[in-house]
Amino acid sequence: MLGGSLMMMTGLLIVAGVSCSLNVSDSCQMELARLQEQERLLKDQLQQQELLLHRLQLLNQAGNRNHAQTHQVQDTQLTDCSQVFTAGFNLSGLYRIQPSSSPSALTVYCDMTEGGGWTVVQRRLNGSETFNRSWSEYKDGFGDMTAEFWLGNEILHHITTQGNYSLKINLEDFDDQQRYAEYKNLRVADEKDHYRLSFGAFEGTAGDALSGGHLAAESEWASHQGMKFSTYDQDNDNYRGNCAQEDRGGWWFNKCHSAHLNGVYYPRGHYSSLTDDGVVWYPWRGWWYSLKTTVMKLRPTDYQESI
Ligand SMILES: *[C@@H]1O[C@H](CO)[C@@H](O)[C@H](O)[C@H]1NC(C)=O
Ligand SMILES: *[C@@H]1O[C@H](CO)[C@@H](O)[C@H](O)[C@H]1NC(C)=O
Ligand SMILES: *[C@@H]1O[C@H](CO)[C@@H](O)[C@H](O)[C@H]1NC(C)=O
Ligand SMILES: *[C@@H]1O[C@H](CO)[C@@H](O)[C@H](O)[C@H]1NC(C)=O
Ligand SMILES: *[C@@H]1O[C@H](CO)[C@@H](O)[C@H](O)[C@H]1NC(C)=O
Ligand SMILES: [Ca+2]
Repeated sequence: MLGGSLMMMTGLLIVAGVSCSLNVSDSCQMELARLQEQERLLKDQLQQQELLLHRLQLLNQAGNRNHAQTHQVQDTQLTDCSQVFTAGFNLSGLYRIQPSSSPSALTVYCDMTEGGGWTVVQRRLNGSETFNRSWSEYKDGFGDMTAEFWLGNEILHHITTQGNYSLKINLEDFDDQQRYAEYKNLRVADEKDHYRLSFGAFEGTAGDALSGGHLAAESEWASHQGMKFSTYDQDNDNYRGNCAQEDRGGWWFNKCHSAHLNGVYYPRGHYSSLTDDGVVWYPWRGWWYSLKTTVMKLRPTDYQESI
């Protein structure tokens, strides 16, 4: 009902605006100011009611373990999880967002830990999903957002072209050691450009695998900077063969990789195979160790952590 009166108010404002421009009298200007003030008040009320609704929804779900339900009631104009966090939602879980260039809203998993506001792009944790998937599956995303999944290249493109985004990668091995890698200004191009990857400065404890490990000679063939995305059915890599087919997962392959977080899940870490097709972050555990847990997540680079 508040929404309805807000719309009516906006209609009145437009009418008032038109007649004022025809007759610039004081009384008319005063009426306009009064209406604007009323509009502002109604907007405030509307926003507060929405927040209240959201809070009630959260409370309702507090004892509910089923995270498959979204926490949010409706898509407002939240374009990523940092805005969801700023709007007052500090519980990790599923929320609706709509990046500014995205044609429709979608559900994403928001990680509200580590300062909050992270839109999760990928997760591996137990090998329940296969990551040997087609171009169209990587484009649209697959898996279960509360477990293993790939968010989707199309939405990755829409999120990262909204501004400067940082990608944080959390890694864990089977000895429960944890490392991270963070890249500033990460961008994923559109499908016409094969979802090409670019990124800025590295920071972290896991080593800079996306730039090709730490040896300059390696980065020529192992760097993922500027690489197009490849899948078994769309070979855009720099290798005479097909990296995605050999390494059984879609990724920004070069010739082929020094990081491949969409590789085959080996449940014991060390593995042997014809090729380095595990869940690999080369500078940390090398090509022949497949990680236990990975999370890739995005947040605006200039995000200010509160508290
Ligand atoms: C402008 O409005 C005033 C008072 O509202 C009225 O007296 C005046 O005739 C109007 N002028 C025109 C040009 O419509
Ligand atoms: C989350 O928000 C609620 C109310 O909005 C607040 O009471 C609580 O302290 C917050 N929790 C954290 C960890 O910030
Ligand atoms: C993997 O983890 C998810 C989420 O915890 C769980 O639902 C699923 O059953 C697990 N699958 C396997 C194969 O362990
Ligand atoms: C990957 O998936 C494709 C299509 O389902 C299949 O043809 C291929 O054999 C799979 N590759 C491996 C190594 O599992
Ligand atoms: C992103 O940040 C870089 C440097 O940190 C800056 O040069 C660039 O202009 C920024 N781009 C946008 C779109 O804000
Ligand atoms: Ca090739």
